[in-house]
Amino acid sequence: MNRGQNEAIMSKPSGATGPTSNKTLLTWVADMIALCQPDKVHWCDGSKAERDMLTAQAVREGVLIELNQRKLPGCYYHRSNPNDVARVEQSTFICTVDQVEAGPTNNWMPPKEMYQKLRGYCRGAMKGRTMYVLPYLMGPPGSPMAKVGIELTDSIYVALSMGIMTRMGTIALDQLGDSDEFNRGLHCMLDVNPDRRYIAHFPQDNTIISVGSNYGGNVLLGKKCLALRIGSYLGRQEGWLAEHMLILCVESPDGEKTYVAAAFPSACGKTNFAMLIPPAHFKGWKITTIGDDIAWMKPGPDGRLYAINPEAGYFGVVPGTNSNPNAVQMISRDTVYTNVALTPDLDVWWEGKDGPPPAECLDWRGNKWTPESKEKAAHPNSRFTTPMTNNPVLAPEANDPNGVPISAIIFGGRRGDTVPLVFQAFNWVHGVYIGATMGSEMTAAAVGGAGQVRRDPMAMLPFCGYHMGDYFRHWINMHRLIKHPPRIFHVNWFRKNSHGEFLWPGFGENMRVLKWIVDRCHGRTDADETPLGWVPTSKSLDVTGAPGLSAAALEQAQHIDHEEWRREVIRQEELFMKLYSHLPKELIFQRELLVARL
Ligand code: GTP
Ligand code: SPV
Ligand code: MN
Repeated sequence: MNRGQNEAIMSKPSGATGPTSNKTLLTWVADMIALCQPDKVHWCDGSKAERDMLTAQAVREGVLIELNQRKLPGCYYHRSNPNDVARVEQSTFICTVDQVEAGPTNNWMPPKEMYQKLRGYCRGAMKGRTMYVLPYLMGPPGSPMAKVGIELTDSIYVALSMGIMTRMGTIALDQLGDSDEFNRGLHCMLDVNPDRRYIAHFPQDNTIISVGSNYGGNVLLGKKCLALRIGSYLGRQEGWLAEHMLILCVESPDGEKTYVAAAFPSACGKTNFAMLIPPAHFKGWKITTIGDDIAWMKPGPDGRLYAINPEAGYFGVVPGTNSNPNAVQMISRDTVYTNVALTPDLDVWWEGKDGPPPAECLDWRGNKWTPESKEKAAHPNSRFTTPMTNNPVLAPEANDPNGVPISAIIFGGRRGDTVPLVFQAFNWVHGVYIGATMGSEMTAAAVGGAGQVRRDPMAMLPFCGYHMGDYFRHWINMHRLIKHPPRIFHVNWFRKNSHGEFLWPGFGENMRVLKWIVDRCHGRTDADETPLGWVPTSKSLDVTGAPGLSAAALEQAQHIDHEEWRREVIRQEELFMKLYSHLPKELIFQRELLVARL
C-alpha cells in the first residue's frame, strides 16, 4: 500500500476541505464534523486501492475476519452485535412537519424534536473515531433518474458495504457537480444500543439520520432510507414510483425480451426470482437480472413505464441461497458475509447449505456450535453483500441510463393458505387494489412478529415515506401518465397442504408461472375468469416435467375457496379502516366488486 497516499486521504478534520468544490456539500460536511467531532475524516474515492486499504484496516480492527482465500477469494466475515440483526420498524420514523403527511402506518415525530434529540446523540459521538464521507450515486451514471446521496458514517463496515451496494466515490461527486440536490445522510453507531436506535427520515429536507445500529437496512442509507422512503416521497412529487421490486428480463429462444418487475415483501424471494434458472424443459429461455430489491419507475416518452435499479450490489438473505446455483456462484468471491457460521478452516456455513454440517464451528454469535446444538448456527436473517457484477446472469441493461420498459408488474406475498398460485388483475385499478390489499407472513428481515400475516401493501409497508392512502392515490394517478401500462399479476409460491408442505415446487419452477405471465402480456395465451382475476386455463400453464407436482397439488395451489376469501376481505378491512380518510374511492369500489363476485 502507498503510505503517502494513505496519509493524504486521512487528513485531520479542518473544516470545509475535500475532493470537491461544491460549497453546499463542503459547508454541510463541516457542520457535521463540528457536531460529531471525529478525530479523522476520510473522503472515499471508491478506488480499488482504497477498498484494499480499508479492508486491511477493518481486519486489523476485528470488524472483519478474512475468510479462506483459497475457497472464497476476496470474501470476509462480519458478526454484528447480537442485538442488531435486522431492520427495526418501531425505531423507524418519518418526520414530516404535519403528522398527517406521514400517515398512520409510519412512526412520526416533529422534525424539530427529532433533530434536537438526534443532534444530542451525535454531539461528540465520533470522538476518537474516523468519519467516512461516502458520496454515492443511486442509478446508472448519467441517468436522468439517478440521485446522489452523501453518507457520513463512523462505521468502516458501512463504508465498505456502501462501496459494494452503490456506485460510490468520485463517480458520485462528478455527477453532483455544484448542485445542492443531494441527500444528506448521517450515521453514528453510538454504542449500538436498541434504546438509542433511531432511523429518522426528514423527507422535506432530503435528510436521513440513523443512530445506534450497524445493520444493513438501518444504516446503508442509500437502500431503504433514500431509495425507498425518501424516494417514494420524491416520486410522488415528481411523477414516478420508488418500489420494493426486483427487475428481470425474460429472453425467449428467438431473442424476444420482456421486462418484469415484482414486489414481494422482505425475505419472500425477490433475489431468488431475479436470478431464476429455468428448468431444462424451457430450453433456450433465459432470465437475466436488472435488480433484486428496488426499482425506480418513470413513464418514458413512448408511453411505457421505464425502470432502473438504483443499486449496484445485492444485500441478500444467505439461508436458502443454495437452491439457486447462480446465487451460489455469485457469493463465492468478493463477498462480505454477516452473521453466518464460521468453520475452523475459515469457510462459511448455514443451515441448509449443501453437504454435511461441520462437526464443529462458531455460530453467528461467536459461540462454539456442534450439530447437537439447539440454536441455529447462522442467523435466519444472515446476509451477503456482493457486487452485482458477480451475478453470472446480470443483464447489461442494469447499466442503461434509460432503464428498461416494464411489461408486467407482479405482486406476491408469503401465504400458507387462501391465496392461489397466480392470478391476473382485470385492469390497472384492480391491480392497484390487489397490491394495496396484499398480505404476507412476517419474516426475520425485521425484528418481531415472524410468521404472522400482516397487510404489506405493495411490499412497501415499512418503506413508504408518506401517507399510505396518498400512495395508493399516486399509484392510481400514474395510470394517466402511462399510455401502455404494464399488466398486473399476483403470485404466491408459499401455499401449503394440510401436512404443512409447500404445494408449489418454487425456485426455478417459478419459470412456468413467469412464462404464462409473459405470454399474457403479449396476448398469446388463455385465461379463465374467476372472482379474483384471470387465471391460467388447464392447458396454458406448462407444468411438463415439474418435479413432484401432482395434478391434485396444482389444483390445490390454484384453488379459490369462497369462504376463505370472504374472511380475507374482512382481514383486508383493517388497513383500509386505518387509512379511510385518505383511501381512494376506487379501492372501496374494487372491494365491493370483489365481494359481489364471491
Ligand atoms: P429482501 O432482501 O429481504 O428484500 O428479500 P428477498 O425478497 O430478496 O428474498 P430472497 O430471494 O432472499 O428469499 C428469501 C427466502 O425465501 C430464502 O430463504 C429463499 O430460499 C426463500 N424462497 C425464495 N424463493 C422461493 C420459492 O419459490 N419457494 C419457496 N418455498 N421459498 C423461496
Ligand atoms: C429487506 O429487509 O427488505 C432487505 C434487507 O432488503 S435490508 O436492507 O436490511 O432492509
Ligand atoms: Mn428488501
